[in-house]
Amino acid sequence: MKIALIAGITGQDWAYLAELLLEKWYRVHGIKRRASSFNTERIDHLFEKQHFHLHYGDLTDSANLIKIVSDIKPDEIYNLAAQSHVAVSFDMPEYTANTDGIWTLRLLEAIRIAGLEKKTRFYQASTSELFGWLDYNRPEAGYTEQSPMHPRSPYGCAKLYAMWIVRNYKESYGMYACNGILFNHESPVRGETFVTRKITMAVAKISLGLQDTIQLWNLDAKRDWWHAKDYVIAMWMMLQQDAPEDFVISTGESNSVRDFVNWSFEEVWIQVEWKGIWVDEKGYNKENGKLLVEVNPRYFRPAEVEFLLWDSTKARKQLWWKPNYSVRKMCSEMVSWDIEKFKKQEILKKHGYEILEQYEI
Ligand code: NAP
Ligand code: F7E
Repeated sequence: MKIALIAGITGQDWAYLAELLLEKWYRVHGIKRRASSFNTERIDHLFEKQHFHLHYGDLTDSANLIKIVSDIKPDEIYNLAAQSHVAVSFDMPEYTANTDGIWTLRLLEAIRIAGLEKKTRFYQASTSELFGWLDYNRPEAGYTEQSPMHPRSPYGCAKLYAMWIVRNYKESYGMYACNGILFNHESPVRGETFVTRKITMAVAKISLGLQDTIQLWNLDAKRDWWHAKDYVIAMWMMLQQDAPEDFVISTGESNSVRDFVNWSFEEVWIQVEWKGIWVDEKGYNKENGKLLVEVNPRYFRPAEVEFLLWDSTKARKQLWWKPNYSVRKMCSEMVSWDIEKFKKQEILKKHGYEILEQYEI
């Protein structure tokens, strides 16, 4: 039985990766940070599984990490843990560098200190945010593993360091270590402050009469959104190769925030009519003229990644990876999930339970 260690166990990707590995008969260990309230909602259904183990840890704590790695002696480590919100990284740049950059070094060092550099295979959750800068001369061109990198946020800069330290440890110590350079992947358990989930939650609430409008900002930003379920398969595949290599994982389909808003409202039979431009743009219910969407400059980022398109030919040829979902199907799944969630919450409220509102960024 193979042993896997996953850092970032309470996050979106982990929820899907853990299920995949348990299905493949791995013993799965996860690192979770201590919180003052329950933070395991996404993995609660895995607790009774026989081969599933949790350890307390924090991305800033080397000693604890070295102990966990030395005790478990994992065959595979998936580094999914990070302060993963791009906008927040502008507010907390130093913390983001520490958790997203230096933490990766801590993990690699823990493997070396435990003497596992020839045994443990290492996956780094790298990101499309490394590229960041639109090539206006070739807007149609997809980025590949060889494209020049130009991160546009403290998050992207920290992840760039992480990517290079992984490459350096591979070259210096002959470790099986690789980077999965992944584009945006979403799901019904996506963090609630990322734009897709923020939209599907608001649409669900609006359709249930619990909210009137949603406030966003850059409606023109374009992303290659896909379902996390398809992407975690690529993570596992990358650690099953003869030699470690970095791979871009994307679908090559790009849609705007405005498109995602339209699709989400269509799921609840509402058509959005857009009027105005840029910060004055607003979305109205076509049927009754009610305001649904407005732009709030509060959410502006000091620098923005407007548009990214990727070319994952290498992954498709070498890993035989291909996406199975569709972005519309994913959007539909997310809206349905959120409608069910809020319906349940309303029932709980009626019975006297308090539900805390989430802070949205
Ligand atoms: P996520 O939902 O934000 O999960 C991040 C995980 O890291 C959570 O379990 C979080 O714990 C944990 N974490 C953060 N700070 C920590 C700390 N100081 N100590 C211990 N744990 C800490 O992210 P995701 O969407 O699953 O993404 C997984 C990885 O892929 C991340 O590294 C992200 O940067 C990268 N990535 C994501 C995407 C995407 O579109 N999803 C695309 C490219 C790359 P809490 O639950 O306690 O906060
Ligand atoms: O923003 C725009 C925003 O925060 C997407 C992370 O998983 O993917 C994610 O980073 C776009 C941006 O994701 C709002 O400005 C408009 O252009 O959902 P997001 P992200 O920044 O692309 C990459 C690959 C990662 O690696 C990251 O970890 O949508 N946008 N209005 C908004 N974004 C948010 N959050 N909130 C808004 O109201």
